[in-house]
Amino acid sequence: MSIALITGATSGFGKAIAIKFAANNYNLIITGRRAERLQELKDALISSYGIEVIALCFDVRSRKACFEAIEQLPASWKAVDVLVNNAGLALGRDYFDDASLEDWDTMIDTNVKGLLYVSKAVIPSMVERKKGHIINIGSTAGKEVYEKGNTYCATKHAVNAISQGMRIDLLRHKIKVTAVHPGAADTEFSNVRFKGDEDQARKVYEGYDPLTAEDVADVVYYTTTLPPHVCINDLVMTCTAQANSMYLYKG
Ligand code: NDP
Ligand code: 8X3
Repeated sequence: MSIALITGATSGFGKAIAIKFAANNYNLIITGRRAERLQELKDALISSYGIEVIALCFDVRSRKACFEAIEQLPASWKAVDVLVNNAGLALGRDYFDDASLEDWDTMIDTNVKGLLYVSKAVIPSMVERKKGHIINIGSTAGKEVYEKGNTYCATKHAVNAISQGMRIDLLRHKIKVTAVHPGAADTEFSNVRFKGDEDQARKVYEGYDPLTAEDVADVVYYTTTLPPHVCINDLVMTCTAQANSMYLYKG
């Protein structure tokens, strides 16, 4: 059975991606910081799909924690076939001059450095086997910068650039690298961004049908179903009401 490692599986895209891969008979390594949610998901996946699951509770901002988590996996579990770098967040939606330095640090450390650390820890086993698929979750925010998106957009532009760099540098190892860039999707993303302000979070998704986590999971899984010689490199997906970061029709 193939193995998929999904970061940020305690909610939203990551949880839906874990369920999708479980339903397609993958054994899973799921990660996140919230231990209780990880354990609940692990139990549910095992009982619903009869797969094997390892839950790794760590913060992707910690370089040490990322490498230790991967290092302590049993040898057979180190042979990860699909890595989904999904853990990430936005914090605040403020003009550049008003924004919080702490929020900037957290976004950069999570969305950029966390993705780099986990990838660097997982890639050696892919290199050894000349086989593997890395899927990085970017965003439409990584394609166009929008007002008050400054540093979140910068982190997702970095994910876009890192995905290109990985793809070029890993060609010689036959490792596929896919970047999936979703537009607005109704997950816990806006609750986190607006720091628990439920009204503000809800308003983001009013007046149109946003993407769901399951829509994103379906597309992520699809990219893994193609023949070995075919790789989807870069994929932007939005709900039908959205054209890009700037144009969203609330009618
Ligand atoms: P959620 O808030 O629902 O999920 C985010 C996940 O990331 C959680 O599982 C969370 O787990 C994990 N995470 C956050 N920080 C850390 C950390 N420091 N260490 C480990 N795990 C962490 O949001 P989404 O599912 O929407 O977001 C998933 C990804 O998709 C993010 O990268 C986001 O930027 C991106 N995205 C979201 C869009 C949207 O509109 N929703 C659109 C485009 C991209 P825990 O808190 O347990 O650690
Ligand atoms: C999340 C989508 O539009 O809030 O990446 O940046 S958006």
